[in-house]
Amino acid sequence: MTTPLRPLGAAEPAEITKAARLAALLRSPRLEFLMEAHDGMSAKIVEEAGFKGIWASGLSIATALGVRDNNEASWTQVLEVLEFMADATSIPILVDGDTGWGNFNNVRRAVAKLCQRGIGGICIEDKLFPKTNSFIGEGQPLADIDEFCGKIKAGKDSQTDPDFCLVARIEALISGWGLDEALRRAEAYHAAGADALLIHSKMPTADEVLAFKGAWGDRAPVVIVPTKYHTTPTSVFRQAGFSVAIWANHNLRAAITAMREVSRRIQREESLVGVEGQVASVGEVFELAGNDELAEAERRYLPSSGPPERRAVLLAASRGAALGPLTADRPKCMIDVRGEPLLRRLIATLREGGVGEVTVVRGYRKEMINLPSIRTVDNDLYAVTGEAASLACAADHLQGDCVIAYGDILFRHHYLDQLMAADGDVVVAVDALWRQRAVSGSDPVRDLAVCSRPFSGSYLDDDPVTLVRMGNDVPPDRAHGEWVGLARLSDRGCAAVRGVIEAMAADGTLPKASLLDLFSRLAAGGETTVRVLYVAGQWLDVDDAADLVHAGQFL
Ligand code: SPV
Ligand code: MG
Repeated sequence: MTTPLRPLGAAEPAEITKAARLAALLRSPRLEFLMEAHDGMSAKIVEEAGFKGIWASGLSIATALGVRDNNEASWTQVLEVLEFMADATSIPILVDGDTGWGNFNNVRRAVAKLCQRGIGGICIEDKLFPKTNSFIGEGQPLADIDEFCGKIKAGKDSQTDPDFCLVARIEALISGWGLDEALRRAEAYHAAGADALLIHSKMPTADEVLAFKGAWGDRAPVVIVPTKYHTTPTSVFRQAGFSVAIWANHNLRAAITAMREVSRRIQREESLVGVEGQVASVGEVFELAGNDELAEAERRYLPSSGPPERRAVLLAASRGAALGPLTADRPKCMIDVRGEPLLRRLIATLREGGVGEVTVVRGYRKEMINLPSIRTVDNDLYAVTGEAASLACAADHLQGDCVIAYGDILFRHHYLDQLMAADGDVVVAVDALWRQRAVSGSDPVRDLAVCSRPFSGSYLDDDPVTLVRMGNDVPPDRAHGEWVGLARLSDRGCAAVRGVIEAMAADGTLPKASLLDLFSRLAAGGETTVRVLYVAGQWLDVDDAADLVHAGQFL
């Protein structure tokens, strides 16, 4: 069941090429979307956000390179950027090929190269080289129709991937030549072999493109770029039967705003204090870059040295139904908390604590758990089984020094250090201040633990505390704390937990058992002592909307 580690960007082991996937998007009976990206990083972010395809915008790539959208960057310089983008992602890219970077011959070379580089398709526009951005000036000259049809034919004849897509972009409306000219060109480009038409408009309403679509019908897919008519509801495009809407430049513009803000603030304040916490952490940068995959490869290919690595198994199979519509399309661990999924925040904390291999047990809407550089295993029976069964799916990963955690918790990073430093083969983190959580009402208190003695709070108290049992049925007056949903196992602890899983499987209790049952059984067994690390608040789990609000404040 283990999914092999896939560096973000490595092609999925599927026979369907990126070009075929782009073709499917263009031909889809539903409205599909392409999101702009302009380099490897933004391309990864587009994929991560759940888009099925990327628009490699000429405007954005040029601007990110610090030049104008006037073919100032050569086509091979663009190609180099595209190569990074394609390597970094597994979704198809439609390249903004401007006017084809020259005449038919340049289009031939470009299409052949794009096919070699695993790019899904090219969009070429019927203007003149060097191009001018469509939103600049009025009445830009258009290409001769026959000459442009020659480019389309040359491109289609040069593709080495049969599914490579050529989209012919019509600029007649942009240049003020009107609907009839746009339709005349559509007819010619379609006949020349274009796989789809892009009808561009700079009007503030969608009237022009809707009129075009109404007259053209469904004879070939029609793509739009609603940058200027952005107030038109997407349902209008859907109803009109457009094939693809391109969100053409918004990552570039977002980056400009964010970078300006942060640069100006640091310049003004001569300090980083004001921006730390507002920008992505260095850990996130490493995660986005796929550093974990390199660490994994080093483990595989380099002679081993240094301390054994820490692992984590995260249980993230449940939906979190109490969160209602927020979990309609994703498990609760993937809900955004201040712009980032909970699970990503948890993983960043684990990474900071020195955890290398992270295995996530997925279940409900498992495809949404698509973070880079994690291992995943699936509990496909998540709807009818409990946490112990989910953990059993990851039994092979319970090895060495291993953290077990619920996928929907957040805790302060130092808890992990304390857990790692604690003596014992199995150590569970128990919140001694649980009564305050109960009073604050932030969360219904469950997962209560009975321990060998209460938390003393004394600075000098180093005596070990052990777990007697945990459960939702522990009477509050007998409880010493609430389990945080976090535990650490040594290699022997892992073996002991695997032993309990096997025993539960043998006596039929595994499917319905919780982790509380599992740790209680381990504690009762007597062979392995379950140690308790008392902590004092500063953690939360997300079960309902109120927790989500708290999670936002916790960061
Ligand atoms: C681009 O993104 O570079 C485009 C779309 O060509 S537009 O800028 O709208 O012309
Ligand atoms: Mg462009």
